[in-house]
Amino acid sequence: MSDTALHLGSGKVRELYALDDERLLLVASDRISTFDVVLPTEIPDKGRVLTGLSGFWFAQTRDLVPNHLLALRSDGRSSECRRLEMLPIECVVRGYLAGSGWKDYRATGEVCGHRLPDGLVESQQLPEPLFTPATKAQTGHDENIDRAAAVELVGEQRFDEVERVSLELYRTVSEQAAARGIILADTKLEFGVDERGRLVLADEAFTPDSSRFWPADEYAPGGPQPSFDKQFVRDYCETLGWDKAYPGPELPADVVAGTRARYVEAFERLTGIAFDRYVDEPGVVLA
Ligand code: Q0N
Repeated sequence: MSDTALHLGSGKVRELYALDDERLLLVASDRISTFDVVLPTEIPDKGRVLTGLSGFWFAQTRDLVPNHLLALRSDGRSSECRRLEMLPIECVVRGYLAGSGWKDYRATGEVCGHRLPDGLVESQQLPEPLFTPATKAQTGHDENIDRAAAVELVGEQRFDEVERVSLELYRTVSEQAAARGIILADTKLEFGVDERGRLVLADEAFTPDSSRFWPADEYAPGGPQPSFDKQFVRDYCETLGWDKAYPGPELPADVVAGTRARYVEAFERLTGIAFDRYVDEPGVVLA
C-alpha cells in the first residue's frame, strides 16, 4: 500500500483509498460474508481471486466499454483505478430468476416493471436477460426500481446507455462462462462518468461476490441453486442452527480449504489461467 493513501471507506469485504485527486486504490480482503454477515474467519486468497477475475473481465470487455482499471498491484489484491463520478444506481442484469428477482416475480409477476410470463419457477432461465436496476442503499438492502425511478436518478439518455451496455456485457460474459461450464445467473455492475462525461465501468465486475455463478452440470430449475463459491460455508452454517445475526461463526479448517478451492476453481475455469501464474504475475489476466 502507498503509505499516504487516505482511507475513503469500507465495504463488507473491500477497502477504498484515495491515492491522489485522480486515482483510487481498491483493496479486496480475504473476508467472506454469508447471509449478509461477515464471518470472523478469512478465506486465504479470496481477495486475489476477486481482483484477478475483475481484471480479467475488464480486459475482456474493454472494447465494449471503457473501465476504471489503471493497474493491478503486485500483491494481486489491490487495483489502482480512475476516480469517477459514480452513478447512483446498481446496474443488475438477470438471465435467470433468483434472489430478489424471484421474490418480486412471485409476489407481483413482475421484476423492476418487466412483466413476465406466468408459471416460471425459481432459477428458471428468463425468455431474455433483463436490466433490473436497484438503488444503492447506504445501509440495509438495495431496492429494485423500475425504469421511471431509475430515469429520475440518472436521466433518460444515461439510463438507455447503461441498460444497453449492461445487457451487452452480460451477453458477452455469460457466453464465455457457458463455454466453460458455468452459468452466469445474474450480475451487479456499477458505472461512473469521467471528466469528459463518458460512461466507465467501475467497482468489481463479474466476480462471485457481485454475481451468481452456478455450475452448469448441477443446474436444476424449480428451487435454489448451489452457489459456486459459498455453498460449503452456507451448508456448514445451516448445521449450526446459527440465527444469522452478528457475530457469525468461526469456520473449521476443512470448510476454509474447500471454499478456497472453489474460489480458485472459479478463477481457473473462467479465465483459463492457472491461479499460481496470477499470484506470480497479476498482469497475466490483462494480456
Ligand atoms: C466508488 N464505491 C462503491 C470498495 C467498493 N472508480 C471509482 N471512482 C469513484 N468512486 C468509486 C469508484 C469505484 N469503484 C465505488 N464507492 C466509491 C463500492 N465500494 C464500497 C467500499 O469498498
